[in-house]
Amino acid sequence: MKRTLITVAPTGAEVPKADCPQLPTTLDELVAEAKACEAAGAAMIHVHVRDDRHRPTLDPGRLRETVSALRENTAMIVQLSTGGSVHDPLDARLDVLRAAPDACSLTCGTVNFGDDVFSNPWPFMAELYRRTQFAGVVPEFELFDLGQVTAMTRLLEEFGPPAGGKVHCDFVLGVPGGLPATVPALVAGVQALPPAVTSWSATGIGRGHLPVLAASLAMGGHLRVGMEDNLFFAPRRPVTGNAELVARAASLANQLQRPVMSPAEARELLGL
Ligand code: KMH
Ligand code: ZN
Repeated sequence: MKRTLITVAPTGAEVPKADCPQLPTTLDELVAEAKACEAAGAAMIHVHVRDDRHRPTLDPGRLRETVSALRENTAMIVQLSTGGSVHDPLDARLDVLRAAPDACSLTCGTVNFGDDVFSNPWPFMAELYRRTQFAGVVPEFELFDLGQVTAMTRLLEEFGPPAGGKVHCDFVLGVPGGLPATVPALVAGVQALPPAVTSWSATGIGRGHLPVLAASLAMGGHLRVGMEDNLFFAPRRPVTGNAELVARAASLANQLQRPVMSPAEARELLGL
């Protein structure tokens, strides 16, 4: 039976705390949320850190402190975001690796991001990828658009396999400017993947969350859920926290006979 990796993305960089008080933005809130999500079935956590005023930050000390706190309190794989916010400079995003996470995100191209631009020029991606190889940090290739599959393939061809030898990517569907959060978009993305890919997950932002989740399970993929991507559990019913999104994903995975992976199994999947 093929098991399911659930990654939780609890915070993100876009939602203001003032708009969503239940968003975990302090270290204590993040750790409490991480523990609840692990108990509900998450094996990896995708982390964006906030400052004392709840604004996104890539402060190196805060990143290190967050990695340690999550390691002390959970067994989950700690994946730091190198995407940060659309306003973060590229050099600060490269420096995220200095916090020595288990894993990191690595977005495979520039994409319009609502009214903003999420900038990932080739030289930045190549430098970040080489640094992950050097540091032994496992990248998760983030794919917001179809052309980004081509760029991921180029990274693998030019620089060889990631640390750990496995190739894991994640479709982030539904950003205004990228692929929509629909089943046909996910199918197109999966069909375009190169044979080097050993595992993939998907998340649908907003309304497309559940169709993408169900299709991903049906197609043998893994799942990302969390308040970075979804603030509503159902129409007009805001999420109370990340754990209920994880619990629902775990329940659907169980029903489809794709039971959730433990963190130890997820480490094996990702070559950690
Ligand atoms: N916050 C977005 C601009 C990642 O974490 O690597 C980028 C993002 C992707 O969330
Ligand atoms: Zn992110």
